[in-house]
Amino acid sequence: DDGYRLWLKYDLLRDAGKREAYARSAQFISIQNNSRASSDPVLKTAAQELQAGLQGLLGKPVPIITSVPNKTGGIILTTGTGAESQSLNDEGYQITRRQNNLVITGKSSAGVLYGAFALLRQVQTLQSLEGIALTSSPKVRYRLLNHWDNVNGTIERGYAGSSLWKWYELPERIDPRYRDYARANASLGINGTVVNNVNASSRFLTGEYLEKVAALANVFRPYGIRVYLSVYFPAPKTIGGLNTADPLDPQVRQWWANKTKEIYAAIPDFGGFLVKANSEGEPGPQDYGRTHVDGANMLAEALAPYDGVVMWRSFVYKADPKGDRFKAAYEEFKPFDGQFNRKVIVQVKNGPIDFQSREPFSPLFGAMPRTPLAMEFQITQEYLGFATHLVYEAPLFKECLESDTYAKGKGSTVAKVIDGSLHGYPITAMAGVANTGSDRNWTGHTMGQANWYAFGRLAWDHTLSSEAIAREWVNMTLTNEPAAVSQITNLMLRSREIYVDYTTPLGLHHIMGYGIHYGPEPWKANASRPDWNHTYYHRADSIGVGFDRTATGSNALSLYAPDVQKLWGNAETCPLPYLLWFHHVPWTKKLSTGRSLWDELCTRYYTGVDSVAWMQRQWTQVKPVVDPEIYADVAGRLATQHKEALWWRDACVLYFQTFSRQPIPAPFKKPERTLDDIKRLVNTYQLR
Ligand code: BDP
Repeated sequence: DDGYRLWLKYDLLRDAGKREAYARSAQFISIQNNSRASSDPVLKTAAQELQAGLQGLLGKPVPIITSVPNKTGGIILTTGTGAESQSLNDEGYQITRRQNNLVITGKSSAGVLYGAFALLRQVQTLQSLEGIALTSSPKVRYRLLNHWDNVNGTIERGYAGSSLWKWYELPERIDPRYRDYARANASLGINGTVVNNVNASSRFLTGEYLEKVAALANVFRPYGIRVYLSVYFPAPKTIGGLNTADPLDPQVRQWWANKTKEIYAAIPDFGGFLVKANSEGEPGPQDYGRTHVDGANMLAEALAPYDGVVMWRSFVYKADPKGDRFKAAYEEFKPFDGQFNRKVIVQVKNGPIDFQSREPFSPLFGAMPRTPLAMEFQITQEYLGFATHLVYEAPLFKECLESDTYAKGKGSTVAKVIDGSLHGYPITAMAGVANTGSDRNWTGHTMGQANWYAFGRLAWDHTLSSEAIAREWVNMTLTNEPAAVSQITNLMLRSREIYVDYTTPLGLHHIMGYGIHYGPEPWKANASRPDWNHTYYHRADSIGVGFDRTATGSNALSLYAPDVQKLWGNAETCPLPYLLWFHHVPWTKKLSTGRSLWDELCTRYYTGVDSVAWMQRQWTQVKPVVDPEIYADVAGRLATQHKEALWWRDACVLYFQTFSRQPIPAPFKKPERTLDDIKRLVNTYQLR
């Protein structure tokens, strides 16, 4: 098994009794006949997917029939606005038994498609269909992947080969993989994809590229997926022949209106624009003395005649030697609350800095009641060991979603901000920076598929637990053997915390290899900007380590609601995972674990490495029930992970020891190599 089929394997179920039982309910598939339905491409997809899936799982042909002459024992697909679909939103589904048929109802054909995949999931995870009564609606309207893919086929922070999109072949040749990509997304309920990098090229807006993007859109459409584009803000200059991109200039506005019209002519269901502006050197409205609001609203007005939205990113931070990068996005965006056009949604990274292995939630969540905020998670493991380290991300996503902003008192979770229920946002969205690439198994690390899966499932329903999602994925992807499912699920659930322990325990952050973002480099101190130095983030000195973000320091903590400040503001009571995010703590300080900070830090680094060895042992035990090719792939990557966890441990304990001046506590043994050895090793990443 080369992993290509992801979680949509549809191999024959081993248990003949179960196959029989399922087959009794799956003797045929029928699209309930009405003229609109029979020609709907998304409904057709639903029927075909069900057919292919069930035939594989049950080992029997399952015909798609056109009418239902009082037949029973089959599956009926129907879009309805009747009583049964009252409780559903536009893309929700319901699966019930009616007169011995299984009926999948949705208000829209997309709802039926999601219901079809839900039914397949039931069978793949061996759930009974007897008394089935499933009702589910997505909690968020726009559920998107963001691809950071470039014109030349490279992917920014992509670790699974090159881009899936073969721009040089499009629009003439359609790689069959595009359809499989759409199937995988639709099976999760992902309904949109931004196909190009936020560090965008204006070429994507040229006629030449719009044709290519339109060809992709044609493949994705029957799967309920719309395409979006990241835009290069100065495009009116680079491809439009104007001498400005000032968003208040009438010619510029006209250019965007015309361009948008051209896009919709090619792609009638185009989703809209994603924008990274005035961030990390990308141009934007501020280059013309204008604001984020001016830029975003201009694009929103261009989209006014169409069903499209603007996703304007809040990921901004200026070089400010005296400031704290933690506060940057908040300070720039909060004052604009309520000023954006109704088609604009501000897309906020989960944490205030940048996709670290653990971050407190961004203080913007809860702070912009009159501006819809979208969640941006990073699925690609830029800061989580690329495609070599096994890190199951659902716990990271959930930790953020379940954080309480206290914006409207207790229970004002980030999830409720995102799903619109807290502030009544008219539009809601969740985006994940994709981890896919041209590697045969899509994600490099086979276990990375689980992160794509988990993102999609949580974008649909953020109340699902990390464990339930992992179990589903393992059942569908690796094995149905119950003991092994539990063992692999457990390994996945612990993996993120293990990664945190051997890389950035206790709230350390942003100490990874400079530029490449791989491996450790806590000593980085000569970057061109102060906030690109890693010493800026850990602030180690002879007294202690950590960033004081309380009132005695940067006071970034004051951006949160008083209850959150209470939770994190006191070094005595601050939960240890967040400690060094908010406090500069003396090395000798006794923590709640009974150990000094220094001893605790060492303990985390050492036990983190040992836990990777534990993951390796766990994986060995499931060898008999996992496909040999996948087994070997994961085993090899775990061995690399162990070696590199040792790099992290040795680099960090030896480096921080130069400040703490304390021995490595027993029972741990001091690293065999020196700090210089490990620096040499790490520096080779950056050799040319
Ligand atoms: C950072 C990445 C950079 C991205 C940036 C972003 O290192 O490559 O362009 O995020 O999100 O983490 O814009």
